[in-house]
Amino acid sequence: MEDFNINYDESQVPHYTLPDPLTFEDGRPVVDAAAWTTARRPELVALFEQTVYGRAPARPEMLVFEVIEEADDALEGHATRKQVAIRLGDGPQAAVLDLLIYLPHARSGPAPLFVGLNFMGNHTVTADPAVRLPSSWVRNIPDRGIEDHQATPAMRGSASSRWALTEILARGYGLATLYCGDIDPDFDDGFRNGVHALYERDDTAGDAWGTLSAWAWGLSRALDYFETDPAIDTARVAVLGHSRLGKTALWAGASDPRFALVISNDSGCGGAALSRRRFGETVRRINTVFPHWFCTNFKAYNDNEAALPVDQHELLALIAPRPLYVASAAEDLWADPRGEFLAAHAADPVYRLLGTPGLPADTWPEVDRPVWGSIGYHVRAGGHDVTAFDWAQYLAFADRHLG
Ligand code: GTR
Repeated sequence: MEDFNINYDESQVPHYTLPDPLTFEDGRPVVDAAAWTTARRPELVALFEQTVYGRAPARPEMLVFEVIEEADDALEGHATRKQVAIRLGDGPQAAVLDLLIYLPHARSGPAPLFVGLNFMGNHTVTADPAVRLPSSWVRNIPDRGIEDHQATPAMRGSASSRWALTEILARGYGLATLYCGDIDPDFDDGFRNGVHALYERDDTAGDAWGTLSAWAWGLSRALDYFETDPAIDTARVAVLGHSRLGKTALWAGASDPRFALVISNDSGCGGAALSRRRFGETVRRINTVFPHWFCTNFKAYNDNEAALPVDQHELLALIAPRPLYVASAAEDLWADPRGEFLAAHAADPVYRLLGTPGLPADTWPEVDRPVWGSIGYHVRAGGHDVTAFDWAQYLAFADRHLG
């Protein structure tokens, strides 16, 4: 096993200088909001595409939404459940993304909603027996009888503690989720499966899209469906994700401005944490263990973070002026909670330039003491997870910003 020299000692964090989001690559300052929006922001999006996540295609021409099921008596009569097949492309390479949606009955008008990818299949998010099992590749879990990469009912509801479904619906929000593996199975196959297979790929292009980029693109396809559903308020869609799917939610929010609010839960390296700090997971470690997540060009920054033209605070800044919540966990040192706070703090000048309150905190807040402006942040007690505490903040933050 390669030695990655993982550092958990604050005194060993290298001295670093962050690139300034409010300075163009040619050294000119960004003088006003218009210069940010029309010129600097696109410059940064292109840099993230070229050096970190890779370039995703536009919305595909072959995009069909098939409502497979609509039941208005779901969850003991409190919600409508919809299961929608998003069909992409045709022929043997066609991909189908299964979207699961719950909408609250207690609402006036179209529902605002949270959308996020899940790790193991829609059926893991809730024990609701009507939820369809994925037909795409799933990780084998021999203890739970999962072999040959086929989903089984054994995992129904296994991730339900991470999705505060009852609470979300009671507060008047919908919840939509899809399985990341429907979009792209989470293993390194040379980009021949999932939605990558729909497109010609130039393997020599260092900026060809990786798996995180494909997952984020899949979230945009869910938004394409929401735009066709009058029961959903497309202007109030919050995208969220945990860990690798939190990295994905951030890139989805940065690359698709239709997401009205973005939530990163413990996203860490390649998500909300600053790469230059090299605290916990590093660029070299993530590129080695997950060679398919980012674009090939990102590998040039293994042990060479100072050469990156961007750092992750600029990813957060791309979400401005839309509300952004960054959540860390105190024991989740692998994801560098302090580095996540520092990234949010370094994104604040862009939020302020755009006339929002930004992040009203100059020092890392105490555990379990959320701070909120247009950027919200907390470091919760405990480890790498999504908990009721996290959801309580997300719901309150959404109430404040989505109305
Ligand atoms: C880890 C990885 C992290 C994070 C995590 C997860 O193995 O190193 O970057 O993504 O997986 O997604 O649970």
